[in-house]
Amino acid sequence: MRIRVIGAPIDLGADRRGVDIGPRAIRYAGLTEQLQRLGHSVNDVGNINIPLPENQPTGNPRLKYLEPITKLAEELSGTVSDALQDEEFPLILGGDHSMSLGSISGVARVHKDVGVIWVDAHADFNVEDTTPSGNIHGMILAALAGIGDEHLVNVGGWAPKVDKNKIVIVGARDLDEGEQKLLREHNIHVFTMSDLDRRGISYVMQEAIEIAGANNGPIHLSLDMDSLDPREAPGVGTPVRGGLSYREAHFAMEMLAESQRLVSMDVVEVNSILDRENTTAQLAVELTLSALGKKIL
Ligand code: DIR
Ligand code: MN
Ligand code: MN
Ligand code: MN
Repeated sequence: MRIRVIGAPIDLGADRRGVDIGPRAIRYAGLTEQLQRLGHSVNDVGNINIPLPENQPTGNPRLKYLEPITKLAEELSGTVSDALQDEEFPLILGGDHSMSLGSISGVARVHKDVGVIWVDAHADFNVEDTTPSGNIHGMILAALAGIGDEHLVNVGGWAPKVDKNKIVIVGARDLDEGEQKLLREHNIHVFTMSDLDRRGISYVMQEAIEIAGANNGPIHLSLDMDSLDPREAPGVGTPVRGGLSYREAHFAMEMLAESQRLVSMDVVEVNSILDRENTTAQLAVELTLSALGKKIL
């Protein structure tokens, strides 16, 4: 497969600085070489330009950095749909999760029926009225489903980007009160850590692939590294105990590769300032390899 690596070092969507180093840290952990060893060809187009938060007005404290985030999403969306039009698989490196507004909008422009598997400790399903932080990375999945602030929702000039019946969240364990209400109201498929305990990763991922990829449709994977247990992935902005184990995460990725339905993938929230000797970036590379076909035997 031909893979186009796109760095999106956006750190305007979250409070903890350090995710802007994520794409470099992931590259430094050997992404390209290892993808090539797996038989892929890699076209790394570098990073998109991100303005410094210091030079940006915060704006509405309940929707911090709304303007630059929306602008960057428009740009990244174009970069990602270009990759797909050139028949390359977009692999987008974050940055905080607000970058997925751009990446998934770009995918949805080309694959109108795309489903999304959102692997995350959080649901990122807040809106202006429910957010406890004002951080836009916690609102992105709702925006992609057409829910929330109109500027976020209407990136690219159309909405929704993803049919909410084809959204599946896996690994959730930290949901805000208003966010829970919204998830229920819109019948979003959420597999919490309790569901994982009860049914196991194999069952949960099989269901997730069936739901997101209904009618043999394409699937986008958005992997937030905080979905993993912080023992495995210490370098994230909002670690939450009780996450995916090392093998659960790998097996989830292996099942996605086996499904042959992935058309694009994000890896987000690697925070190098909080990381331990690039462990989290290395794990991000390993999991990406599993999602793109690496098998044990
Ligand atoms: C919290 C934390 N739900 C918020 N969110 C995220 O601020 O909306 N952390 N996404 O990664
Ligand atoms: Mn997230
Ligand atoms: Mn986040
Ligand atoms: Mn998260």
